[in-house]
Amino acid sequence: MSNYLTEKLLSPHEKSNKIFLELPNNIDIQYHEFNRQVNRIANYLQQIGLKPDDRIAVQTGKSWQTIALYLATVKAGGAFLPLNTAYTPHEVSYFLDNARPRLFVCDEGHAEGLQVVAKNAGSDLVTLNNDGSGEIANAASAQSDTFEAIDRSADSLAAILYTSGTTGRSKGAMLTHENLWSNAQVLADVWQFTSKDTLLHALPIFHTHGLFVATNVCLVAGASMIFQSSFSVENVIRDIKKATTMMGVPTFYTRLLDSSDFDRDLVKHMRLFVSGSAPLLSETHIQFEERTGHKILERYGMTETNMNTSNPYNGDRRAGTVGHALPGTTIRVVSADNGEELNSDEVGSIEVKGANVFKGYWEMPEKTAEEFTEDGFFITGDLGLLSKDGYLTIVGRGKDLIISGGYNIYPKEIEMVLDELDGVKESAVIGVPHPDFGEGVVAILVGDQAPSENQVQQMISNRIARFKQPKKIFVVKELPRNTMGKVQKNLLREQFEHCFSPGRVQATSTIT
Ligand code: MCA
Ligand code: AMP
Repeated sequence: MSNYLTEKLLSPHEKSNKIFLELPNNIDIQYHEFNRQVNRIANYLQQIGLKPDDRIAVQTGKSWQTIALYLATVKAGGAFLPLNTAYTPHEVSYFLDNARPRLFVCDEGHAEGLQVVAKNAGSDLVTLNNDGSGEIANAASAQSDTFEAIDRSADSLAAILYTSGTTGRSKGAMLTHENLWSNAQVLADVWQFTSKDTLLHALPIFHTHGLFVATNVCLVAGASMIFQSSFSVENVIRDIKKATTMMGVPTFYTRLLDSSDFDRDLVKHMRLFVSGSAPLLSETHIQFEERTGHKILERYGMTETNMNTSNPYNGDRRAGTVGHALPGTTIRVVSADNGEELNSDEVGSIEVKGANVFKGYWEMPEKTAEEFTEDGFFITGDLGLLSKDGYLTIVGRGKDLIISGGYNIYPKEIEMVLDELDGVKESAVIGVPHPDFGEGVVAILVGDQAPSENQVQQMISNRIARFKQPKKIFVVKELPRNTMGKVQKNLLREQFEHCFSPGRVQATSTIT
């Protein structure tokens, strides 16, 4: 046995390349230098007694040291558990209580407020700052730069990523060494990544897209990354000349198209733009091609499954579709009524099977069982159709989920918080078209004494992350319900469809 994932991702074959380019202060990091830092951190983790499957929860800014910590955790036998930096201490406490990590890592600026949260979960808090300084770096600097990797097999746990749910309770998706390796290898292959590539990396690194799709693909290929701390149109335009590829959520591409500086000449040297995490509108795809001459390659994935499908690198990249099943992955579309596989072009529930699919939800065996069919397919909750030639089109979601700027927001979680507020009898949270984020969060409240938009924002600001908070709030006399008493969110979505267009219904106005 050996350490399945890191042996493959970090194997020294010809990776004399730079892994990170253009870091602050114009620092570049070579692969061999990076590997040594991974080893130092792994030695430190071993010294503090990390045991196989122990979790390391991390809520830090985007730095190459966090990537080193991810691989050190895996190499030392643990499971990496990244958390969105926008989560409030209240939200973090849920994840820590649920996962009981050995360590909780955050930056110094947040350590004081999070100390008690970590302590309550039985975790030690250590710091890691954006510039790489902090307690982890200090402890690692005293360690050896070689490390004998802890034996882990293909089926061993490598990471836990929390994904919210329709019940409002987040579930930890357990990803194995094989899940991550197989997907990274397939993607590097189908997207033709090589050590000559430089990826413009502007995604956050606490989700599948930025952490696994972007970073692992580069590691497989021995490619380089321009590691931008967050997405900004100006910084992309500044650095794209040095890149060959870019990955992003649709908001990245619509924002870039809003800038006249983003033109054909600027990106004529690029070989690939990839989009995912949310639907890319056909009109964005077409506009991008008209402006730049590049067809964005759209792919489809989930936290639980990594990537499932991709449009072809060579061949027809069809706007509005997410392409074919990736090699080693099987996609089928079944009837929501009886589970039978549908014919091509019939809309049904999308199910997936393959080495990319996770091994279950952390400590939730019943939930895991519910989401798999008897023959081992994962039920994605997405609705779609397969064309005769195998292109998948996602037409909607069977699950009550909002995707805003690539972040998933489960209405139930927000409704539970709103329903507790004084003056709110009940609430419904919906997603409606938003010009920048694709979908924007809207809350509809019932209650004669319902709080105003400002009051709501103040009341919930330390409960839920800013990006999940409703951007508009309306008060109604009652929610529309069907004969079974279920709230008819489709009617609410129709009613408030245009509320993010200028000159439409005023927020917090009472609709009768
Ligand atoms: C920021 N805000 C948002 C979002 N992001 N509101 C709704 N949706 C968002 N996505 C809010 C902030 O709270 C703030 O509110 C205001 O917008 C500006 O914040 P700022 O930090 O300046 O925002 P930004 O830098 O412009 O960020 C927008 C962004 C970012 C660049 C689109 O959200 C982003 O990087 N998204 C990528 C998400 C991602 O990586 N998803 C992959 C998940 P206020 O001003 O009121 O305080 S993995 C996945 O989905 C699967 C597996 C897959 O297939 O990839
Ligand atoms: P998450 O598990 O939070 O990363 O979100 C996964 C969900 O994002 C999927 O179930 C889809 O609903 C959605 N998604 C990801 N990629 C795409 C895409 N290219 N087009 C449409 N929806 C997507």
